[in-house]
Amino acid sequence: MGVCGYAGRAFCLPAAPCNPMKCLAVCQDELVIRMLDEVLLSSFDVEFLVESRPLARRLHDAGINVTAGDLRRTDTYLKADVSPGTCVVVEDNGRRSLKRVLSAIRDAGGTLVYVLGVGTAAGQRAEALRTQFPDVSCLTMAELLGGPLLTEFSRSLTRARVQQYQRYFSDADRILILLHNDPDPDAIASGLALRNVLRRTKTTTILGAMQAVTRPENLRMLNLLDIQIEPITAESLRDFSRVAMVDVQPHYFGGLIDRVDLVIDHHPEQPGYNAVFKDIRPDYGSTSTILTEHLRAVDVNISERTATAMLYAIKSDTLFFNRQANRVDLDAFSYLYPLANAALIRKMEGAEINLERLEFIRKAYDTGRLDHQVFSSFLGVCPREDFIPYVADFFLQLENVQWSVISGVVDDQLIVSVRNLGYSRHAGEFVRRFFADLGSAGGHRSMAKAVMPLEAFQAKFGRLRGVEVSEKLQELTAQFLREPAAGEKKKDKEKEKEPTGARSS
Ligand SMILES: [Mn+2]
Repeated sequence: MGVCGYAGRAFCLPAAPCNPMKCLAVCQDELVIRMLDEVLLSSFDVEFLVESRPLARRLHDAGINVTAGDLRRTDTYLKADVSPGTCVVVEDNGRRSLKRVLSAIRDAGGTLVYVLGVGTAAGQRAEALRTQFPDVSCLTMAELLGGPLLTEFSRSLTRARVQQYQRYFSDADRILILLHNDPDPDAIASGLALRNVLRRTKTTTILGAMQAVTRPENLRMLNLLDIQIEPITAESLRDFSRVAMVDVQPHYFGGLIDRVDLVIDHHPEQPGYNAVFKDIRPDYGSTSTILTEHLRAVDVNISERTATAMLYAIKSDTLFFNRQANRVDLDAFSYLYPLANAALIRKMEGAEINLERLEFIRKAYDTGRLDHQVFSSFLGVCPREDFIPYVADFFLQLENVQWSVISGVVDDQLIVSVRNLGYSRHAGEFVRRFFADLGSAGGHRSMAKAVMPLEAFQAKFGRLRGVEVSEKLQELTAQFLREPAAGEKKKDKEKEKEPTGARSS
């Protein structure tokens, strides 16, 4: 500890401060003492105080810094040099007069006091203490151990599951990992990760999709990470001896595929198909989160490329933890973060802004209208769908915009993208209300999408064209916002699900 004073070798690492904080642990059980000693010794100057002299002698012989004394007397703590800066941990196993111990510590000047509840009913005892000792922090052994223990057990369950499908795929000639149409970062990253779990390369395990990637940021992801996605047709499906699906389930392909070998997805489970193995976790923010757990469970090395793809996927599927993310997504994120290349992710995200998108921003600016904090614009015929949600996201950033409702026509389909700030009414409800009878409509509270034949829209609302379309949508939004929000939960972020058709809304 004196090292810091010596000239020439005077350096201190932040992890090992020169003057470690003093910790006095007031305990009765040998197991607890030995455990705390091991845990605290690396960062605290730790001393134990016990009541029993034989116990103190035994621990002392084992090299533990321990003294014996009457735990209910203030001068015991004065002798132990307790100060307001001393961290005092008091074991509560339900047997001793805890309140007298705490009073004695308080009288000796101890302020940083923690009660460590051991054994049954520790939680209730902590509750009872709170009124008399509001400054004392209570921890229970169950709380401290529970998290890591359950994580460990669920990892074993995952390991068993993963090993089963690894074996099942091991003798396959050619494997297809099928992604949804116009694959998004989560689909791409999950495909890459699954190929790693299967310990395969791109020659025997193909990432494929029925419709290719179109969004510029996703194309840049494929480029920067050198990922190939093969076009798949109904016929070419037969060339594969095993088929797996990630971030999507068979129903999505409309009857084309009714049997798969493996499905890994975070969308709500759909009926009507057979899968030899499946891992569907609708409470997860991304499929990449599930695959992070698979990779960790079987100790597969995660390359920088895979980690980068997965980190980007979690970030984009959860809108950087803005929707439908939970503890496991954060865990996966922090696990992948040191393995990934953050500069590459910035570069992929940079692809969002380009000249052709700016053209559509300008078009929306020129023809759109802001009324009662609702911005609406009709972009006319668009070469690709992604311009529409992009413009919707863009205008939501403006100070006075609470809702943005952007429409456009792609291949004779009218597409409506809706965004709001998330605390008013439900965007998914809005599109379902007016458009579910015309095509597909659905989404989350803050983002939703409807797709319908332009003809169907015109048959329902009149032969509107140009700016009349956006005015109609503005009127429908205003009508919807005037209604009371019957049955809509104020904050249902944690349980929002993406219905069919609302993907990449
Ligand atoms: Mn996803």
